[in-house]
This record gives sequence, structure tokens and C-alpha cells, in this order.
Amino acid sequence: MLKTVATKPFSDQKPGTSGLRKKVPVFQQPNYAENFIQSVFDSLEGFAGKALVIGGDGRFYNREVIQTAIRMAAANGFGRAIVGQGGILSTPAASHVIRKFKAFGGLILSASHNPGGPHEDFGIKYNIGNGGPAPEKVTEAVFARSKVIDRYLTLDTPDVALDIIGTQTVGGMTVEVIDPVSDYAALMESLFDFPAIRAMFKDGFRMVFDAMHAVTGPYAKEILENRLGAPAGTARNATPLPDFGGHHPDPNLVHAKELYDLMMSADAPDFGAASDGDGDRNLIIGKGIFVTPSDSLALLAANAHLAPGYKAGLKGIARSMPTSAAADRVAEKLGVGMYETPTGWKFFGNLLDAGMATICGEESAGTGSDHVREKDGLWAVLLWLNVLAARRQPVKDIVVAHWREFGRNYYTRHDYEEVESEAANGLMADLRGKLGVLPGLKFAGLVVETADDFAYHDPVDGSVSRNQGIRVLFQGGSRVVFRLSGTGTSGATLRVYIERYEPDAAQHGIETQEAVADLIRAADEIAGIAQRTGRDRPSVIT
Ligand code: VG1
Ligand code: CO
Repeated sequence: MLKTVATKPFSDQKPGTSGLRKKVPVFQQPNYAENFIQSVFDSLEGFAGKALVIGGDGRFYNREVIQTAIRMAAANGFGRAIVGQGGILSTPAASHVIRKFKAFGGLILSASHNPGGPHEDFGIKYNIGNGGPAPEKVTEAVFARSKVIDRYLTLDTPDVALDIIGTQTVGGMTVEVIDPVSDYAALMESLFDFPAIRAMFKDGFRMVFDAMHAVTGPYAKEILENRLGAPAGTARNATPLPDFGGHHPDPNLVHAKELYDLMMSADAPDFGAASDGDGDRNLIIGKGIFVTPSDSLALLAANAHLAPGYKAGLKGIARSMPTSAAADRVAEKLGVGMYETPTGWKFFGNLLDAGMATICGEESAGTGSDHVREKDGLWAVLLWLNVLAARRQPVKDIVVAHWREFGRNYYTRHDYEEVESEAANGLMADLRGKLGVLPGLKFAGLVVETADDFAYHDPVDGSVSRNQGIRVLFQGGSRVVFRLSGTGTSGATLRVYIERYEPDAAQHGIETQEAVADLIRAADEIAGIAQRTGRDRPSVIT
């Protein structure tokens, strides 16, 4: 029975960098999730009878919203829902399933690396038919709709049996519950040299993959242990938990510290990696060396031809603006295009669809390619494994040789989390206000060359996205970038991205924070971080 339920708008359903993210109790308000999902459907056209992919990262409240989304999809006229078993689909797997089944789009339930649990974070994101996050014109339409919505459509039907693979019906809609891993694993097998990686494991190569109790556990077990023959236990924390075991499923040096410490120890394995809550991020650590995501992007781009899926070479490379310019030097050497986009994967979709870029990356531990339209944690891990299997050299040697050839981009990001919104907005507004006077001024011994507020002109559809981060470029090529996070759920997070290029190989062995110490001081002098936020140090350094 079709039900039209009267509702009132919520004023805070503006999608951020990657969908709508809020605390669970916010999502648990009556009609909150329903309003947002209906606002998505009301902003789309032409989906009647078509397929919708639905899946999430398994966090607390996932199953409830999956059931809601299925009923609402049926009531709104979708012909078919493709749902991961148990309501599970990693973000890259969802992207692949949308593409493989030529679905109209998909709903991905995740707050990614944010913690999960009854008082932690939840999120909903809509992806379009190319498998990628909805572009800004769609998310803006969804937000506009959410502000005036007065009804949503649903059905009075029992819950779908999410754990049983097979076909059921809900109203007039077919629901297919699929294995969340197999399509994705097959895609990986089509891109990488599995026999070579298997041989490397057979020869005693040791690796640890930390799934952080999040969605990649089953994927890593199937791919690394079952298909590639890595020893049982290679995938750690591999059982997804609704609260991620109480941890932040954020693969960085703070939240994956155990892995980091292991990789720096005398008996470290050859390779360490981790992924985040929804499986789209990656952390790469070699024995005795952390590979920054920006360097990882550059290294993968430079070596991708060693993997069968990329042996024809790259069409181009794209990176988000705050990501270091290490990949730019690789693009230059390869003679391919280099694109600089705003933060967030939604900006890569057009470049990938147009065949202008093959590999994309973000400094926030996101790397991916045109195989899907999301960043993809395990993909990055597998490409690294493929490179290692082909080169048979330690990660450290590969990284150091890369720096020697291209120079080293020292890079760090300082996050000030849960700062008062007013203080953070004031800081950014004042920075914007003084962009014009910064050039020529000297901070911590560094002279500002240019300063601007990054605006992106999409070369494919001509759309313009403004206010994407304040860039301050110093003479000599170093820079700092200031941005407010668009994924947090309480207060504001100020991100300060710091980069210094060092061409001289004799200077490549400096500890990163030391190598950029003057830039850190300059950033504080320019923006008054300590004074305005009341913090004398960042909450997270990556
Ligand atoms: C952060 C990262 C950004 C990433 C986004 C979504 O956004 O900086 O690079 O695309 O998270 O990733 P923000 O607005 O907080 O800086 V995920 O793995 O959270 O979906
Ligand atoms: Co994520």
C-alpha cells in the first residue's frame, strides 16, 4: 500500500564534501532520513522502472536506513533495488555495482572515516549513473528540495531479508540481495597481475592489512588471503563492527598508530596498509617508511604501467588542489594532462568520464582510477602490491629513488578539530579579506608570492566552483592552504595543508615537521591560528 506521509522540512540537510553527515541521534529524529532520501528522489528525473543500488559501510543504524530506503525506492517507482548482503557495500564496490548493472544511481550509507555508534556519525550520499558522487548541481537541488519538502512516499511492507542472497519483491519493485564482495573482487582481478602477486607472497613477502573493524574486512580476506594466497591473519581487525570497535576508522598516523609502530619496528613486515570506514581511503607504509598519500599518488602514477590494467599508459592525472604537486612532475614526464580540482571525489567524475584522466588522488589518503568513480582503498593497495611484485624492491628504495628523480615534496596536514564555528569562519573570512595585501609580505622569513581563493572551472561541463580553499604561495614554490572541512559533524575543522618542494637529494632525509617548520610558523602568523582557535597545536597531524 502506497503511503504518502506528511512531513516538515529540516533546515540542516545540506550535503557536504561527501553527502549528508550527522550524528546518529539527528538521523533518528522522525522523518529525518526519509526527508533527505525523498529530497534526493524529488531532485532526479527519469528513474521510473530503473535500478537503484543501496548499500552502506555497516555502521550503527545502517540496516534501519537500508530498509527505509528500499521501501521508499519502491514507493517512488524504481523497478529494481540492488542491495549488498547484510546492507553492506564498500563505497568503491557500490560504485562498481552501479556501473556494472547500469543502475540509475545509488544510495551509499556511510560517514566514512568518522566514528560510528549510537552517539557517533551516520551519513547518506547519492551517486549518479556513472557510479560517482552526485555533482554539485544535484546536491544543490537536493538541499533546495529538503528546505521545502512536505511529504514523502513509502510503503507498508515488512522488512526485506537482507542476509539472504536472492530476489524478493517489495511493492512493485524487485529487490536483489547480492554478494557485496564478488563483483568487486573480479574487477580487481581484471586489473592486476594476481599470479605475480601470488608468487611474491609465496616467496615469503609479508604484509599486514588493517581493516580497522570496518567494511574492507571481508573484501581484504577474500582478495588478499583467498585469491592471492597471503597467510591467514594478513587482514587484521577484519570483522566489520557497527561501532568499529570504538575506534576512528581513519587510516592515518594517529588512528592507525599500531600499524605504524609495527611498520617502524625491527621485525616489520614488508608492507603495511589500512583502509577507512567505507573502504575508499588507503594508508600505505613500507618497512621503515610512511608514504604520504600525495607521494603515493605520484608513485602509483609513475609505476601504473606495470599493472596489466594500465599497461597502455595514463590519459592524465588529476589531484585535488590541496594535494602536493608531486604527481604534477610525473604527469610532466609522462607528457599527459594534469588537472587540479577542489577537494572531494565528485569533481573527478567528469574528467574520468571524458577520458581526460586515468588516475586521481587526494592528500587525504584517497587514490583511484577510471575503473570506478570513487576513490578506492583496496585498489591502491593492490596496485602497490602489483608494483612491488614487478619491481621486487623494498618500498623504501622505490620511494627514495622516486624522490631522487623528481625531487621531494615535503608535505603535512595540520587539522584543528571541533573548533568553534564562529572562530573558524572568522579566520577564513579575514584571510579572504587580506588576500590582496599578502603578496610581498614576509612571514617567518618567507615572502608571499601570490595568494588566492581557489576556484575551479570544470573543463568538461563549464561549471564553476568557488571558495574552495585559500592558497598562499611563497617565493621558491612552497605553499600553505587553508580550508574548512565539509565532512565534520560538530563544530568546524580547520585544515592547514603545508608543502615544500626540495629538489636536492642530499636534503631528502629530513623529518617532515622539521623540513616545513618555517611554513608552519608562517601559517600561524598569517592566519592567527593559535590566537583565534585557542589551540597551541593541531589535534591531528598527517
Ligand atoms: C575529507 C577529505 C577529502 C575527502 C572527503 C571524503 O573532506 O579532506 O579529501 O574527499 O573527506 O572522504 P573534508 O571536507 O572534511 O576536508 V571520505 O573517505 O570521508 O568519504
Ligand atoms: Co571514506
